[in-house]
Amino acid sequence: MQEQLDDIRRKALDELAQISNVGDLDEWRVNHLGRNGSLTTVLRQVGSLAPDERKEAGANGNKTKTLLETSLEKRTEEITNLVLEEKLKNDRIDVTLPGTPLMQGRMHPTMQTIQEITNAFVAMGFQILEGPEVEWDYYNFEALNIPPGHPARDMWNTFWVDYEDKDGNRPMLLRTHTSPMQVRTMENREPPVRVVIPGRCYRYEATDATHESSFFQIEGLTVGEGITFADLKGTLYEFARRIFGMDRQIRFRCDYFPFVEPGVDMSIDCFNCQGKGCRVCSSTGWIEIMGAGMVHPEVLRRVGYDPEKYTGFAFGMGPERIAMLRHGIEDIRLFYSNDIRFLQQF
Ligand code: FA5
Repeated sequence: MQEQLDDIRRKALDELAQISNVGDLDEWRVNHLGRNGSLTTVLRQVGSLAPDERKEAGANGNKTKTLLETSLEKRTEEITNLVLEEKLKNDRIDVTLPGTPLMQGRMHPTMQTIQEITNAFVAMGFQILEGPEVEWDYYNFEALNIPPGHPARDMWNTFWVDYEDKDGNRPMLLRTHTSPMQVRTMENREPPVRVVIPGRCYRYEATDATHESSFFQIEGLTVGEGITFADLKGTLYEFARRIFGMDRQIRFRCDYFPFVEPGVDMSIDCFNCQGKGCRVCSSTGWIEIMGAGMVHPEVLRRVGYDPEKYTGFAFGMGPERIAMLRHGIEDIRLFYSNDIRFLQQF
C-alpha cells in the first residue's frame, strides 16, 4: 500500500505542478481527492488490511491526503496570483494620463447681464418679481392705456395665441414687453412699491442685428407718496454708474409710451468714445438704453391707487442690447443661435 500511496503522491504532485488555470485545479481535485479519486480509492482499502498493517497504512494515507490538500491550496493561491498579475499587466491604467475634460457649463451672457442689472437695483432697495409670458390683452395693452384699435398697438408687433373667447376676440398673446407686470404688481399690493421684473418678451419682428423675435426686458416700477421725476433721474443715474462706470453722463429726451406721462428715453454718453462719436454710438456720442417715465394717473386709477396721493415712475430696458454695448457684440442674433464658440467667451 505504501508503494501505491507513493505513486499517487508523485503522480498527483507532478500533475499539480503542470496546472496553470483554476478550472484544471478542480479536475485535479476530483481525480485525486474526490469520492472516486485515486487516493480515496486506496484509502478505502485500509479497512480490509490486517489489523497490524492498518494503523500504519491509515496514518500514511492521511499524511498523503493532508499533503495533497495543502499542495492544492498552495497551488490555487499561486495560480490566482499569477492570473491577477497577468490581468493587472494587461489592464494597466496610466493614472497620470490627463482625463477627458468635462464641458463646464456657465451662465448665458444675457443671464449674467440680467443678474448684474437686478443686483444694482436690489442694492437700491428694489425687490425682484417675475410674471407670465402668455398674457391677457388686458394687461399687455388695455390696462396700459392702449385700447383695441389704438394706434399705439402698432408699436408692438404681436404673436396672438390661438384662443378665442365667446365673442370671437383673441384676448391672449405672448407678452410684447414686461410692462403688464406693472399692473399685475399694483393689483396685488399697496404702495410703497419698488420692484424690478426681468423676463422674456416676444415680438413679431423681422429680425436684424438689433432685433430678435424673442428677447428679454427688465421692467422697473416704483410707486409711493411724493415720488417725482427727480427720483426717476437719480435712481437711473445711479444704475448707469453702477453698470457702466462712475464717469457716465446720462441724457433724457421726451418719448411716447401711453402708460407714462411724461415719457422719456434715457441714453448714456458713449463709453467707447466718451461722447465724441464712433461706430458704437452711430456717431451721435449717445447710446439709448431704455424707455421710462412717470406712471400715468389713469394706470394708477385703474388698479385702485389714488393718483392724487400716489405717484411713481417706471422704466423698461433690454439686457441683450446692454450686453452688446458692454462687450462690443455686433449682432443680437448671436445670443440665441446656440453657437458654443460665441457663448464660451463670456
Ligand atoms: C417698451 O417695451 C416699454 N414697455 C418700455 C417702458 C417701460 C417705457 C416702462 C416706459 C415705462 P420699447 O419697445 O422701446 O419699450 O422696448 C424697450 C427695450 O426693449 C428697448 O430699448 C430694447 O432694448 C428692447 N427691445 C425692444 N424690442 C426688441 C427686440 N425686438 N429685440 C431685442 N430687444 C428689444
